[in-house]
Amino acid sequence: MQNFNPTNAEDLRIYQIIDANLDRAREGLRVLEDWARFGLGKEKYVERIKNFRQILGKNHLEVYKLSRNHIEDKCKGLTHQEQLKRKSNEQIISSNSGRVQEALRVIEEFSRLHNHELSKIASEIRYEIYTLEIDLLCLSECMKSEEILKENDLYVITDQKENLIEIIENLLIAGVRIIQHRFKTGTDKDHLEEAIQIKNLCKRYDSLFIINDRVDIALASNADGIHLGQDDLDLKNARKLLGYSKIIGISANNEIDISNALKNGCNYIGIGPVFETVTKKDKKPIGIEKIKTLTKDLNIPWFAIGGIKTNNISYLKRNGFKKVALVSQLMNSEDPKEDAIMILKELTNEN
Ligand code: TZP
Ligand code: MG
Repeated sequence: MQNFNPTNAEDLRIYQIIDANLDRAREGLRVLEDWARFGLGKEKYVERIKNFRQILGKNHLEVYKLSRNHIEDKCKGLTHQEQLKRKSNEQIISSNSGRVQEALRVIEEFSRLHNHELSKIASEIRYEIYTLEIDLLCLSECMKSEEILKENDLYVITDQKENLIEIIENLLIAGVRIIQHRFKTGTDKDHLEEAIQIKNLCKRYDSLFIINDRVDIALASNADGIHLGQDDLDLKNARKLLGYSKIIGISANNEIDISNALKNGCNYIGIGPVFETVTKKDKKPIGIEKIKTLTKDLNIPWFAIGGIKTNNISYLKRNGFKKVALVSQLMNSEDPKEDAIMILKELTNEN
């Protein structure tokens, strides 16, 4: 503290500005901290935010607090129309991050002359809040996708069809909430165009849209995630490119691949083929007993895949399989909507 006289009216006004903005910044941080704690369950972020709050708390000097008794704040209680309109959790994160950033900027400016240390602290934390905001928003987006994965037991993978868009819309109407776009032959341009069309459809039906194999197409179509096999781009590099807002699913059929996928933070696993399938003729079925062993301690969603049809779902269910991924059964169906409704019913049946 330098050159400041707490009996001087102008100095008091400055203290009052700092006092109000330290409160504002800490309140905003508390909102972010509670979202990280209760909304996202991310301990690392809780600790980081708590630390910022405590640093600001320690620097909230008595002289700043006392200044609030000297001059009346004529604008107390004013709210902005925008505050009354706030709705989603994402908007709450953004507006509170903004609140913290603004408050810190004010502290930074007004403390520079008399409390250089506080000014520096405010500036450093402000920069960290910019990335923290993005991280919290990404984690929230990812969490929404994870909830869809958790709550839905049917995962449909596309095949190349003339009337694919129509088929997909029927599946979405039936209640399918997870679609993977699998596009093995054709140009990148066609691939992306079709992906964007399906993405838009999925968005309308509040469904997850995942791209098979191609991180670039996933990014360009703003998909919710990617599905990677063992020969595709590895999970760590895919995460680097996609960030934390997207989900990453991995095909893993043995202990090592599963353990690596978990270690590197994949969001779900696909295991198969369970049975023989024409969609992947060259792949030997794993069988249900092996899959049971592989999945017994898995605590992220996993989908059995390969040769799954309406007539073997109840068998899988009796063996403890809850989630399935299908290609040909629904892509080659005469009535994809009806078939999907039947499968969804079968999957929700308690037996
Ligand atoms: N991965 C393992 S089996 C398989 C994939 C993509 C194909 C599943 O297709 P279908 O037609 O449901 O058997
Ligand atoms: Mg692949």
